[in-house]
Amino acid sequence: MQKLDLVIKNGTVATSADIISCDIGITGGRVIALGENLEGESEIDASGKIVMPGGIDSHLHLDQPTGDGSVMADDFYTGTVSAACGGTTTVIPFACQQKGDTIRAAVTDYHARAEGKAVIDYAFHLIVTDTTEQVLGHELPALIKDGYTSFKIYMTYDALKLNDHQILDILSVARRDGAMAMIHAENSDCIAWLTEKLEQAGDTAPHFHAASRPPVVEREATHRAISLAELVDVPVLIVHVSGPEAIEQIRWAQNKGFSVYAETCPQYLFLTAEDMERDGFEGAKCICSPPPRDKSSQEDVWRGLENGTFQVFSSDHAPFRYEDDKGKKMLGEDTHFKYIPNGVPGVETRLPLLFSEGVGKGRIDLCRFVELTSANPARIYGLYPRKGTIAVGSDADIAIWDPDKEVEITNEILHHNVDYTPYEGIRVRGWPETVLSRGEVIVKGGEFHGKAGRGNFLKCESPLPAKPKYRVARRT
Ligand code: DUC
Ligand code: ZN
Ligand code: ZN
Repeated sequence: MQKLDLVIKNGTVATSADIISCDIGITGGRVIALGENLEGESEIDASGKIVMPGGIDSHLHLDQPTGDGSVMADDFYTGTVSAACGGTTTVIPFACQQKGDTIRAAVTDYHARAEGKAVIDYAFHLIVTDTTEQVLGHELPALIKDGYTSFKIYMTYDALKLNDHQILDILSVARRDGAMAMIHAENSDCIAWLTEKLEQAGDTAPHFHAASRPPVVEREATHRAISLAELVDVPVLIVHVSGPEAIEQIRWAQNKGFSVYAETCPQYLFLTAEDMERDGFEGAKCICSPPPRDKSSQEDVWRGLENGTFQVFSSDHAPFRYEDDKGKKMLGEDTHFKYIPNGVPGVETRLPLLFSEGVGKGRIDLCRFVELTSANPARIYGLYPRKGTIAVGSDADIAIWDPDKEVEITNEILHHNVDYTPYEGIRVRGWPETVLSRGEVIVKGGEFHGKAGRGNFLKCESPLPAKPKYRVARRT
């Protein structure tokens, strides 16, 4: 029997497949034994606790240049400390190509931002904004080989968006080279047209953000994204789905047997468009895209989490401070909603909110919780089983939860560098107490104990879920 560095004893161990009672033996940063009565150099008693794979937040923005004068509040240190304190042990933020520049330049820049700062392991998705021959024919294939096996495509935002022809080109590369394409699905022209109409009526206060991007705008783009993927015969993942209109399109495609995956986020379960009507400029705190909808939409999103329509639950943490001339108020309080930086913080509250309202209220079980927040992101982005499970050989990225701990979410208890949380005052039951990253205890009693820069870059494999179905004649 190999000597064990550390044993987590007496816990209830939950993975996406099973809930079992066993000890976990860790050596060299990896799980090397699951068994009874294991003994190690040091031990953690997890009696009465739930032991789960650390969360994987596969959609968040850290230290990402924006180009409009705003600056993200979290860098790779504060963002990953906050992630870890919320039970997350891997993050996959975005390296965003600037139009006219190479993707390699973005990747190099992003590595420099992460190195020496990240406290947990990280991979990168690419954001492709410029589909030149060089990008499609050389850069992307080389980057996919180097472990950047997923990329996000925007159908809106002037600085980022691609037209259908460009999207078809990129989807063809994803198909040929085995990458996962993530799609931000909102119709850009509809948003521009509606924004003009609102402007003409003088309706530019923060809450009109929701009226400028109604559900039909998301539904149309979701259907179009699915159709483009069908044409190319390639799997796609629709990110940050906000309500029933887009869900219906996704369900339709899934029922037809297309590999269409979907992600949703806490803001679509816990916020509504009414939150953007808060007094004065306060509504700006909840501006994100797509916007939160209504109570009934929240129920539809819950149903999608319960019935398997969604595979991934991530935060879309996009951290802008409120009282800050580089944040939500960068142009003052009288500004047009269209100039307010989009995004809400949520990397630390993602898991406790879903655990409390989902598992605690019986909407999803523990295995589904792990699946949505850790195992599936690992599978879909090519990190499984190194990450996303507790199995012999996997990295010892583990969160030990006290399922009975009651916490009132306030910004004061969070570790991000944002000066507010949209979830202020929500009471949750269940919180990750102890968090291990590659066998090292980095969060103890809810407080961070790790070192800046200890996080490693992860090369992603070509994900199995990105494999085409070979349903149509090849067009690539
Ligand atoms: N929407 C995005 O697409 N990204 C970041 C924040 C947001 O609201
Ligand atoms: Zn997006
Ligand atoms: Zn995002």
